[in-house]
Amino acid sequence: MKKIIVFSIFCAVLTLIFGCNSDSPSSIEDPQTGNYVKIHTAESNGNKFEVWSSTASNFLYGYNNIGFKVFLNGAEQNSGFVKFLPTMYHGIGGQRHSIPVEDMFLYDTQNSLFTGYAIFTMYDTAAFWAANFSYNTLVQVDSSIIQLFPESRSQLFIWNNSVTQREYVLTLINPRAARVGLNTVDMMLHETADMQTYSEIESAEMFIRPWMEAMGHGSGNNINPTGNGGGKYSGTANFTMAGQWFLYDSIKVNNSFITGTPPPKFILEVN
Ligand SMILES: [Cu+2]
Repeated sequence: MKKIIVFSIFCAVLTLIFGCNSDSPSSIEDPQTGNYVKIHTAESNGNKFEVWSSTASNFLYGYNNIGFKVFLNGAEQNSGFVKFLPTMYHGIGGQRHSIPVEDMFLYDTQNSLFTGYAIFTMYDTAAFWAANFSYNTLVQVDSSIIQLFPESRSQLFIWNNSVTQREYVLTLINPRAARVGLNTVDMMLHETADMQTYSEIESAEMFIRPWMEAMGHGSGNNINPTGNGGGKYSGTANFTMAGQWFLYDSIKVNNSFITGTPPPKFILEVN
């Protein structure tokens, strides 16, 4: 009996730390495919926005698949669109910036949510986040404080390019838990000129290169990611053995490389 109690406490603590267990299908292994759970409520003047996530039970650093429920004086809405604008404040009077986020969250009848994504690009305990919500540009709830949680498996790469005078954000959605063999690679690519508005880049060419640094080799049978629309790209990476791999991605937009040397690099522990 004592063992069971200890084990239960152990599981509860793990659940608190990692936000998932065998009962929770909201696994972060693929941040796009869990069940949606409610993670935040913003309310004012009888209008309510609920945020639901299929990535985790909190807002996480990196890629978040999210959806909204909108209630106007208690009545749930199922048409129109939601806009979500998070801002990161680096202290009062300090720097602030926004993040790449779905431009318009549209109603998805299958999930009964206005669905899309948000990519939290920084995690800093000295900073705080607030978000504005709007529905059909009419109804608004402003400056709702949101809490962001760290997630070591979330990876993104931010760089600027002095020629295009843009800052780019490359987000690795999958894999988070890479396996030996062929892995689907899902990424998003955004650009911004002002750190306030980010746009999805649709027509990039990507060239991935898995590299096992410790042994000095790459791999064959990789498939470069190509665009699926909405700033998302999918390809295949072949990790031929267990251990740490780098995944490089060189990117061309309008026939010119926007990435530098070395190109953006993600680090994956392959099992
Ligand atoms: Cu920041």
